[in-house]
Amino acid sequence: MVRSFKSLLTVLVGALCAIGIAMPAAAQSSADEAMVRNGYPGVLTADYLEIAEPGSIPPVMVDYKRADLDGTGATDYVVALYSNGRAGMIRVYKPAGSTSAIAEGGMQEMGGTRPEVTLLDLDGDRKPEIVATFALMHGTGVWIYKWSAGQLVNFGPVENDALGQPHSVLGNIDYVDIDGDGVAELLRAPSRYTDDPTTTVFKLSGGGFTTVAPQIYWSNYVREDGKPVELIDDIETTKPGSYILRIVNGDAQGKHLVSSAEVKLNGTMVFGPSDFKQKKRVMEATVTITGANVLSVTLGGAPEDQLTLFLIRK
Ligand SMILES: [Ca+2]
Ligand SMILES: [Ca+2]
Repeated sequence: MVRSFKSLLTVLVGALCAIGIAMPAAAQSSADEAMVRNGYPGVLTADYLEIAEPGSIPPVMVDYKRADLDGTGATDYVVALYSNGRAGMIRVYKPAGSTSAIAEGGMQEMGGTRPEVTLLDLDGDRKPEIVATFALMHGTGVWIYKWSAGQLVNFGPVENDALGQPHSVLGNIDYVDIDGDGVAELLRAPSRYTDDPTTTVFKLSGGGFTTVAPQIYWSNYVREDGKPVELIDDIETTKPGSYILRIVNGDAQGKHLVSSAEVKLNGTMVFGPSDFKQKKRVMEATVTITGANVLSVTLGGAPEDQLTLFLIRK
């Protein structure tokens, strides 16, 4: 089976379900809905009307979710994301006490349309971080906040402009544990305006995100029913050279490790069945990548066994 880079993207979307670290979400209620809509920030209305035609009505875009922000086991917070079609804002409510917001943020730093709240535990402390996603003119903008001592703190990664104003560097993000330590890294997909398929990787370190060696390829492979199938990918890069081929064996929880597989690069076996027999969580080999490469992966073993493969620049 031959997969082009484009079809690979479809595979990746499927793979994310397998690697997902989404926190359980509670059902939305009409009381929450009313509270969140009543809490639409006046500052967003004012911001819109400042440059709008007289008499025009500000668009009200809202998304919200119940959240267990402090990890007590109860989803007693509501996280709401607002947009006036241009600027964005986030508000946190705790309805048991009051229907007024208890914290807010983002007015100067986030924006876009179609706000979307996602709750993901990105640092492994079993409390969700708040991922705020907006549609931008040329793609997607993502801002990450941490709930810390009753405050919304920008969790980055950001770049500061000349005025010291933080700007998110995140666009289309996948959350994948690239090193098997149980904490997902942030993978920023390559820009669609370049031929270079380099994925930027942000890793949590000392409470903040830093970039680590970029990747030109990653994919999750899952053993399916029936005879083992050889999956072949064509990998092109404008940056040939020495790379690390890393395999993180198993799913996000370290289960379903593959016990038999063949991984070949440009016709040469990099890892074979005897390597997989030991069921190591992480395996690495140094490989030489040319401008155009052929990667082939064949999984044996039981259905649902899986591995994730990365090609990381040295
Ligand atoms: Ca967390
Ligand atoms: Ca990790």
